[in-house]
Amino acid sequence: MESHRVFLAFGSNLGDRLSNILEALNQLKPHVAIEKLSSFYETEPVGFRDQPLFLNAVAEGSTSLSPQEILQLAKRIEKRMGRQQTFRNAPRPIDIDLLFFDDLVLETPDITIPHPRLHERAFVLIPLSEIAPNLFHPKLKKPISELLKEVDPSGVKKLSRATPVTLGKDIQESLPSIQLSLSRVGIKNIQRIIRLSRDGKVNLFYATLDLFVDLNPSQMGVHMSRFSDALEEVIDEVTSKPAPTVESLAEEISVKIGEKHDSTRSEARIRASFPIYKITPVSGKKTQEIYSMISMAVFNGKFVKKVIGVEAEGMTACPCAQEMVKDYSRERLLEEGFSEKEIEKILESIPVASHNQRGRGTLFIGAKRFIKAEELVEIVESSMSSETYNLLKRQDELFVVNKAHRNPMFVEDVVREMLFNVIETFPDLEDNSFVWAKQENFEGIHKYDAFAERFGTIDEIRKEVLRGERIHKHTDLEAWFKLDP
Ligand code: PH2
Ligand code: MG
Ligand code: MG
Repeated sequence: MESHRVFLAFGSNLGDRLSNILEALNQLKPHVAIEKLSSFYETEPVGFRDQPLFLNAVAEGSTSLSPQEILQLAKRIEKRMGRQQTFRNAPRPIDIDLLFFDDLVLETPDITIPHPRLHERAFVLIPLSEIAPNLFHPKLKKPISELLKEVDPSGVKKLSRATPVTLGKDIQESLPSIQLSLSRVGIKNIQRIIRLSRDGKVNLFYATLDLFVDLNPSQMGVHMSRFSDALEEVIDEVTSKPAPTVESLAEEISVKIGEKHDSTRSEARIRASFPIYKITPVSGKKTQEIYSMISMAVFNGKFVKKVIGVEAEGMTACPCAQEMVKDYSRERLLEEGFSEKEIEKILESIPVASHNQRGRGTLFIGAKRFIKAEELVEIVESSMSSETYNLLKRQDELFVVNKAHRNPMFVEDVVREMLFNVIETFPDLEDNSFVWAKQENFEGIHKYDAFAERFGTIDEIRKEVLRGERIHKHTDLEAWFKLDP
């Protein structure tokens, strides 16, 4: 396809002038590949002088459109963006002019190329000379740099790129009418691909992040853009160096945003999906299971503390329904003439029905030592009646159903099992480490979910489980974040 070099001029003096020009560029982009854009210039109106200051800019691009098509497109965009047909040189939200089309010279009743007045206009020549000083005017036979010398440049002021519009006082810094501090203010559900490296290999993970700071009573709002700045910076840093974990990422982000804000508490939460490849229990097929790893880190200006956790799904069978089914079966078998001894033998050897459900277990640990997410998944899954799989062949399905009904569990049982497993698996955890186990069952015979949790320092948990002490203090996450490390 033929490609033509075009130069376009933009002018706006109504509404949000900068956004208008950027929007016009956006609307042109499908048809004209924009390759260069000048700075923005604030200019005094030329012609009809009693109107607001203009913002002007010039762009260079390539297109396969004809001059007629470009002019029609420009008119359509101008109209769409609210330009009214009034009088010549009237104020307008956007004006798009075709300056040059290759080195075409064309003069018809409705098209003149190059633009007939461009050589008289400093608001065109100044931005144009910025991006194409050597461009040759095919009719006047002079380069832009020469034409520029023949116009009066006063009345054309370049705006700096960083602040193309003058920003007023930052409203976020002003005094709120109700002076109350806020515990958490921030942004939630930022989506990112994060890179974590393990064993020298970099892996990509889909993650969502929540970032918070607290707000003092005299500050109106938090700078949302600074949050993303901090995030951007940390992500850049983290992706440029090897061997970080989700928890080190959360830690870095919480410290960074804490340092950027006038806060006494900053928090980062990251949830990332990760795969574990498993082998199905009977058929031995390889299957990919997806789990979530979650890290939460809090920085208080002095120290930062963090937890690492996982969320994993599995299955539970209800012990209480199973007991009832057993009693019922006993009576039915008695009626059928079986002896008490035979009945007990039967009920021992066959799986007894119960209602069962998908359960979601969550387990967090806050400790000095590194904890592998895979180890936590192992604990969560093995604390339910049975693990579940994405892929199950028929014989695997039988295995899972049998296993679950041989091992019925309430939500409470699962939580206790998880914590017992934590104590056994990580005997070296320091007393002031934090643990939090929770289980949610999406009940099969109810419309609600069953829930249980236990949190505390590992010391509190160990004392009850290993020494039979009754501990009334359950240190929660927020309290633990405040404890000296
Ligand atoms: N456009 C006009 C008339 N006058 N003056 C300035 N400063 N900037 C313009 O873009 C402009 C103008 C007709 O299009
Ligand atoms: Mg114009
Ligand atoms: Mg025009």
